[in-house]
Formats: sequence, structure tokens, C-alpha cells
Amino acid sequence: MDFRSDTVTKPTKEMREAMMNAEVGDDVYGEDPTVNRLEKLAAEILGKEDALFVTSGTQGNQVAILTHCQPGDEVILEAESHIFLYEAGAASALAGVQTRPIQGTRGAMDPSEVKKAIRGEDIHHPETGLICLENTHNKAGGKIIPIQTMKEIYEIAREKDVPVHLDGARLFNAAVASGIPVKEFSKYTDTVQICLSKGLSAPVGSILAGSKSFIQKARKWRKRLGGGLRQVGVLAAPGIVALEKMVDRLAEDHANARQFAEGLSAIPGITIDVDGVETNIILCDIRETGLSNEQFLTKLKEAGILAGPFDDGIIRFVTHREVTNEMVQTAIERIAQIIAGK
Ligand code: TLP
Repeated sequence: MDFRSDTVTKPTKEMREAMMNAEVGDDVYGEDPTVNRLEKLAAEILGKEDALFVTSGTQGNQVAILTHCQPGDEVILEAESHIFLYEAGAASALAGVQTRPIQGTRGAMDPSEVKKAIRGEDIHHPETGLICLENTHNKAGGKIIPIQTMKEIYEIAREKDVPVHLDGARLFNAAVASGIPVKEFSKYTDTVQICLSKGLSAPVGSILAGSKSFIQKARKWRKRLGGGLRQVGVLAAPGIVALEKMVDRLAEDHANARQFAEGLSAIPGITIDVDGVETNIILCDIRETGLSNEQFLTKLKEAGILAGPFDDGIIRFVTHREVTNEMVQTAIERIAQIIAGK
């Protein structure tokens, strides 16, 4: 029972068949019909003029930063965002930008804080090159950033002529859980990155979407990074299945996460904000069990359950297509036994 991440999902049978039957061509020449179809479909769904198939969420975010910014620019982002915490410092290593982290609440930056952080004209200051948002917010526990917050930040950014990029690795989770179409979220962004390989179960890949001229420049940045692939329709084909067939079922992952959180919250020593479980990520505080993260995770592993450490005393469980409701029930029972008998 692997609750470490929704990234562990394997391609479905339909995806494998689509891979096998994919029509292909040289995508660096723009001649892969399956990639072209995926990019068109994704652009339509996200309400953008154009889209680019990239190898990963990290590559999508970094190509966005490289395309939007100049070296020496400053990027405003949330203090616990994936781009800031988990992309190996790529924004500074590759784009030569500096980051300006703002502590959010439940992952959401306060629009007035963003406004204050945008640089004015001063010879000493960097230029504010970009504002990055993340929805859902991973480190905050899969929280949905309210659309109103996105709208306010976007309006402020427009006034100051600063572009907004959305790390929407799990944007479909936000859309399914809130009932608000992805387009409504991406409307308040200039560019958006979505992952096909998380809850949507494709084996590889992300989409970066934006205006035609932006994607043209982004395509060159992807090439510079060695991300210009050839007969890559075999990897785009499962991405099409992901977008067409795998979105609605995310509701099951959310229901399982809620049930998991409720079950875990009844175990003495485990603290969870059950109402804070809005999508497929559960964060639980195990400090009162007296076990360290390592001890807790080792005991879970012996009981056939995989989860991941987050902060000190905080464990992350993620639900996805390959963990059924029965598995969630079994995991709750086994974790209760572990804590009782520790
Ligand atoms: N997140 C992974 C780990 O890197 C932490 C996970 O297991 O959750 N943005 C967000 C919000 C993400 O959560 C991730 C992956 C990415 C970007 C990067 O995507 P990949 O792994 O495709 O580079």
C-alpha cells in the first residue's frame, strides 16, 4: 500500500494500448501528430492559446521561469512552494533569478503581501520578473488556493506588469474538489504547468500552457535544456488518455483521503486537521505518539504501508488510483495496532 505520492501511479491498460498504437513523427520538427494533439487539447482545457509537452513538472516550472525572466530578476513565490523547496535550487542555478518567499496561510499568499513585495523603480533593486502560485498547494497538504485570492493577485500583477505563473501540478484535484473548471483557475495566470503523471496516472510528462508567443520562446528553452524529444508521441498518447479519461475519478481519491484522515484522527497520539483535507493529501502530526518519523515509517513499512516524511513529526499520505478504499481501511486498522502496541 503505497501512500508516498500520487507520482507512483502506473499507466492504465488503455494508456499502454494508446502508447503502442500512437502515430509518431519528429517532434523537434513539430511533426509528431500525437504530441500536437495533446498540446492542442491541453491548451483548450486550460483556456490558453498554446501548450508545450515537457518531461516533468520541474521542467515545466523551470522553462516558465527561464522564459519569463532575465538573470538578476526576482521571483515572488510562497515560502513552502515546490519551486522554492523541491526543485534543487533550479531557479537560481538555471535562470539566475533570486527568489522572494512570502509565507502563506494554508498555502495562499496574502495579495497585499504580494503587492508590497513587488519592486519599484530603484537602482539598488532587482526587477520583479514573475509571481508564482501553486494550486493545489502540496506542502500545505493539498489545499486549494481560493480562486478569489488568485484573481486578486493577478489583478495586482497586471497593474504592475508582472506575469503570473501557476504551478498546477495538481490543478485538476483543485478543480474536481471545488467543482470549478481548471479554465477558471488558469484565467488568473499568464502561464500554467499541469502534471499528467500524478493523480492522472500517465507515466511521464507535464504541460506548460500560455500565449502563442510565450510558448514559442518556451519551446526554445526546452530545447536548450535538452528537452527537445523526437518520436515522443508514445509518451504523449497516455497524456491524452489522462486528460480525457482520468480527471473525474480524482473525486474517489479525495473521498478516500477524507476517510483516511477521519480514521487516523481517531488514533490516540495522531493529530490531523480533518477538515483541512481538501483533496488527496493528508498531513498528520505524530509527535504525541513519542515515535520519530523514522521509527513510525519503519513500523508502517513492516506492516506493508509506505508513507513519506514531511517536516519533523509530520507524515504525508497521498491517495491515488492504486490505493482502494479497502486498502485505506486496512491501513487505518494496522496503524491503530502499531500505535497501540508500540
Ligand atoms: N512533487 C513530488 C515531490 O517532488 C515532492 C511529490 O511527491 O509530491 N509542483 C508540485 C506542486 C509538485 O508536487 C511536484 C512534484 C512538482 C511540481 C514537480 O513535478 P515532477 O516530479 O514531475 O518534476
